Amino acid sequence: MATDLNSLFRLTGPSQADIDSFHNDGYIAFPDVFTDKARESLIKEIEGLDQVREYVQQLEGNSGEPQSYFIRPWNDRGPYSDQLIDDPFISSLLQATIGDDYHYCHSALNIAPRGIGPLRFHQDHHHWKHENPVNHAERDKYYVQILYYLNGFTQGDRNLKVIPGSHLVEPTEDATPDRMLAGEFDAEAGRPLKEKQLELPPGSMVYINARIFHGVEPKPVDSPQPYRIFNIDIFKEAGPPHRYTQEIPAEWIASASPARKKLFMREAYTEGCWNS
Ligand SMILES: O=C(O)CCC(=O)C(=O)O
Ligand SMILES: [Fe+2]
Repeated sequence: MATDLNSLFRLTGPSQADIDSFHNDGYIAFPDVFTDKARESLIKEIEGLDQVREYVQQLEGNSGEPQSYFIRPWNDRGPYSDQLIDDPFISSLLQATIGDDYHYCHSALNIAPRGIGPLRFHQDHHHWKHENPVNHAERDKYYVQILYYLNGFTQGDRNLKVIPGSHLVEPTEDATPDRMLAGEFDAEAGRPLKEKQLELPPGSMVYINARIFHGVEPKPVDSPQPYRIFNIDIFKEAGPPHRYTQEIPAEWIASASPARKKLFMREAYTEGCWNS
C-alpha cells in the first residue's frame, strides 16, 4: 500500500524561522502545505471511508443537536493517510524540532458539522499537569501534535486559536488560560501572552508543542463550509506511554520499513501502566 508521491508536501523541511517559531511560540502554522494532488487525494480517501460517508449522509436531514464524528485511534487509513506517518517532510520536521529519539503515539479523525460548539483552551501533554510521579519524570519530554486541516477554516468558523508562548509557563494550578490572558504570567513567559485566532486555507497543517494552550471556536449554523475535516497524528519523545498511546495494528508492523518500525516499537497505554 503506497502512493506514487515521494512526498505529500510542498516543503522538504522546516526553515530556521519555523524552528524558532516552534521553540518561542510553541507552534508552527503551515498554510497550504500539501500539494494539490495530495490534498485532493487525502480528502477523497477520508470522504470515501464507510463510516464517514454514513456520517455525512445523516447530516443532511438532521435537525437535532449537531454531533461531531470522532474516532481515536484512527486506524482505517488508505495509502495517502498512511504516508503521513513518516512522509520525508514530517520526519525532517520532527528531527529538526525534537531530535531522533521519538515514537508514534496515536491518531484521531474528527469531522465537525455546522452548529457544533467550541473547545475551550486546554493543553494536551498528559505528563504536564498530572500528579503521577512517573509523569513528573517525563514532564520535560516533548509531545507534539500535528494537526491537519484538509479543507481549512476561516476566523469565527471552527478556527483553531492559540496562546503563543504559553508552553513556557510552569504548570502550576494557578497557570490557567484566563490568568495568562490577564497578563499575570507575562514576566515568566518573557513576553505578553495573548490569544491568537488562526485562519488557514485548505491543505494546511499546524505543528504544536502540546504544552501550549489551544482551543477551537464554534462552527456557525450558517457556515458556508458544511463540515470541517480534521485529522491528527501525535508523536512523543521515547519514554513511557502517554494517556492515549495506541496499540499498533499487527499488519502495520508486519509491513513497516526498519525506520517506521522504530516509530512503532514502544509500549501502548494500558490501565495501570504508570503504577510500577
Ligand atoms: O479541532 C481542532 O482544530 C483541534 C482539536 C484539538 O485541540 C486537539 O485535537 O487536541
Ligand atoms: Fe487539543
